[in-house]
Amino acid sequence: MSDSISHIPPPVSPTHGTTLRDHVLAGMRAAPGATGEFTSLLSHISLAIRIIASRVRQAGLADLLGYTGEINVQGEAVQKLDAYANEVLVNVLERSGHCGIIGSEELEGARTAGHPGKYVVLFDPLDGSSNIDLNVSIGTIFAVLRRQDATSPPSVNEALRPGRDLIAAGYALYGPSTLMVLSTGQGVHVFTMDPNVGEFFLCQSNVRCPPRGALYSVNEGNHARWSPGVQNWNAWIKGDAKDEGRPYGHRYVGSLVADAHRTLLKGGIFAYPADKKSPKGKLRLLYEANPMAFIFEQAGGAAIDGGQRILDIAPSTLHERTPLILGSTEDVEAFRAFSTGAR
Ligand code: AFP
Repeated sequence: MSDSISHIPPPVSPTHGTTLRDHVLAGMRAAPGATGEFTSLLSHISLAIRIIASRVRQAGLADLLGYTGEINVQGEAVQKLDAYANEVLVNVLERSGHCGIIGSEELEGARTAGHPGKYVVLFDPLDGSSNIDLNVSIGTIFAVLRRQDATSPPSVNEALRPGRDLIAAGYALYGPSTLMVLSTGQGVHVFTMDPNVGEFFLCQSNVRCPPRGALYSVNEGNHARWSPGVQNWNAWIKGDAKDEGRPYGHRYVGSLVADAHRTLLKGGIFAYPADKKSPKGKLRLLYEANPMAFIFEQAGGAAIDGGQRILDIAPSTLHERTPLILGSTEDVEAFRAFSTGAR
């Protein structure tokens, strides 16, 4: 009796079996003139993420906790896992032959590899560094642009385009399970890595961000540095108005990937506004704000810098920062009204 029970395989979801590659290939078949290079590029990104995930899962055993002793272009102390994840992504993408330009939070300048690849890939190799040594969810964030002329010598200027030009974006979340959330402009899809198979399987397709939520996510510790408009928003969202669904609950992990993922699925709002310490905001436009804004808009949500749409911002430098407010359309609109003084 007891033996037969242990051989019953666990129930699997109906989409189990649809790999990331199957999903992207299906998209490619639907795209006239597709060459397979884009599919191959996304497969290389997912390979890099699986390699990083395997190390994140055993960082304490692999001597990957703590600092390298270096300071990066952001002026931050580099963590070993930051450096490792950056190296993996750069190597895998360079070897793919698809990237003319590679930009990373950990690299001062863009790498304009010697080969005229068709794509620009920008990434935050390990998001949530302050949580690495604490075993709290961290991630990788990436954005993809198509080069306007893949035959010309690659230049960093090709990366300095508004987020509305992105053709794909996504993030990996190294949490209780490893997730990859991806959009290639046809909705937002979530894949879970099966560690036994080492493959990403589709587990949620066409994710929609609810139009309104009941949770807000902000570093309350910055309150004193916020503008009066943002302070008013903060007081309002915590205000006791049961008939208007307030106060909202507060959640803050301190890893953009984790706070954004929760907001994407549950609705509500994540905000990292400008403040006296970071008058231009803290988060990086090209490889944190733009990819997240692309994902949220594809899921029916919204992303602004307090006033304008993130995806319309024209970047001028690789590592420029921006305030980032993203989430449910109604909640983001409420924030905009307070931060622009309309309310
Ligand atoms: P990095 O580890 O990539 O620098 O990301 C950290 C981060 O940019 C983002 O993940 C968080 O949302 C934000 O910083 C947390 O900042 P605070 O510690 O100031 O709240």
